[in-house]
Amino acid sequence: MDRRGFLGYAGAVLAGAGLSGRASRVRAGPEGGRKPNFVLIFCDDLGYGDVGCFGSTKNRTPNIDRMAAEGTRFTSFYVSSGVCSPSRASLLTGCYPRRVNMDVDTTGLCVLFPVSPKGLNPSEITVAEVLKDQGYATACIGKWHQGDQLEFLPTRQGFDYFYGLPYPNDMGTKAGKNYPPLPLMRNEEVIEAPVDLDTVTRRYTEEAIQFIGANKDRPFFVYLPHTMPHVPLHVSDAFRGKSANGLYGDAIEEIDWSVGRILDTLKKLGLDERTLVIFTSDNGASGGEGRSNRPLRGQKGSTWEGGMREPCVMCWPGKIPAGATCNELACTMDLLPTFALLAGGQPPQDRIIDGQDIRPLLFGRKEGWTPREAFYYYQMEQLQAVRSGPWKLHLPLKLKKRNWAEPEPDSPVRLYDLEADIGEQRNVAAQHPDIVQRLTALAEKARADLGDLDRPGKNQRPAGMVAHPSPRVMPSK
Ligand SMILES: [Ca+2]
Repeated sequence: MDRRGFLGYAGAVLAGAGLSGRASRVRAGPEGGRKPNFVLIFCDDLGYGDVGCFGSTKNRTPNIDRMAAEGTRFTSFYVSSGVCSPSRASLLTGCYPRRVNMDVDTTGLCVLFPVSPKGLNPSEITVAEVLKDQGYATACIGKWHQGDQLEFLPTRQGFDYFYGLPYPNDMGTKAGKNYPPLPLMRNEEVIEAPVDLDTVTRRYTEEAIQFIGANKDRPFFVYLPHTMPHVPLHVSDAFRGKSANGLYGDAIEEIDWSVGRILDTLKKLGLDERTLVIFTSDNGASGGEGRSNRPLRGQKGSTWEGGMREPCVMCWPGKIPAGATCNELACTMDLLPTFALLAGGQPPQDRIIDGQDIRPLLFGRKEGWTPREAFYYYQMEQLQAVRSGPWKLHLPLKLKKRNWAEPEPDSPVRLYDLEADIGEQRNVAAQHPDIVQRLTALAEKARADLGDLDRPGKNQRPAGMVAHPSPRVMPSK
């Protein structure tokens, strides 16, 4: 890689104007101690049952399993959408996709495509911006997918450094489309096109390790949204053909290697006890060969648990209980407020944030405590299900919208007790009319607030839009 480009940038940040002025704020944490670092490892299309500590018997994931042994597994951890763009908008803003209008693209499709005029509104306050304001060095290393126009890039949304792809690895040149050769970017410049996908997991890892090393003396936030194991699958030579689960298993085992490299780096630098590391995924696995959302029903793109409930491990030695499991409902939207408070700041106060402070769940202090009455499952613009406590209600819909297939007609009311029936197999709606009524009322609250297929919500905010989008291409010599 081009080390000079990266180190030149890191030096600029360290010597940057404004940093010395907030040196005391930079170092002091909320309780007078040092502010914690955050490393958020976010896979693409990894299923609930795809790692060892969540039951995979095929993919070897000793490093993720080590995180679970030294930290806590979150077994009811959700994303807000079964597909990439809306799911990531939630993680970054702490809001439902419909709140920030990232639930569909401009043509009604479920994710953003290259050269789209749409992106996450620059006026939204991302988790990176919240942490940057607390003196953090911030990096996005991996797949962005919140808009590929300059106005929407990570560097315009609170990240000091960006290295990666502006969108998924299946969006290279296509006949009849104005998509450019699949770009690898550093900050706002394309540095390779088409990118050599075989090496992205390894190169993301090297970039993350270098960023951590360059910022070891100040608090940092590394957001590492891997390109894998989203199709087309690619791995470096060291991992090809090595797993018992084809190229999919190879890709997961390379991600596991990456997790190990990052954990080892934190330990070597003496940063492990002041760094919260989170491993999870942006949505469930697709239905392809070798992929597993077991024991959940459904897959990527759906509002069944398999689409939106993710394997999640959080590790912070001495802070988060080791070898523990937390089955309380939490979600990616909760990370923004939780990180903000851990960093000594506040989530944005001037707008609705759907995420909740989940520090009591992280630190294992409250058994049976939950931060929210209800969690909502949207498919694009349509509210399809609601969960409250152990109960999940699939709403009766005359026409159930789907991401890639024809809409389903006449979807009936279904109620599942997820504590007893995680696989959503036994509809108990007839036995619990009172619970159906209560969850239906909660759904109506969400419809008024966030809207539904047939109406806007009263508290939605606009997405970003540009008039003349252009493709991200290599600069001409
Ligand atoms: Ca995805």
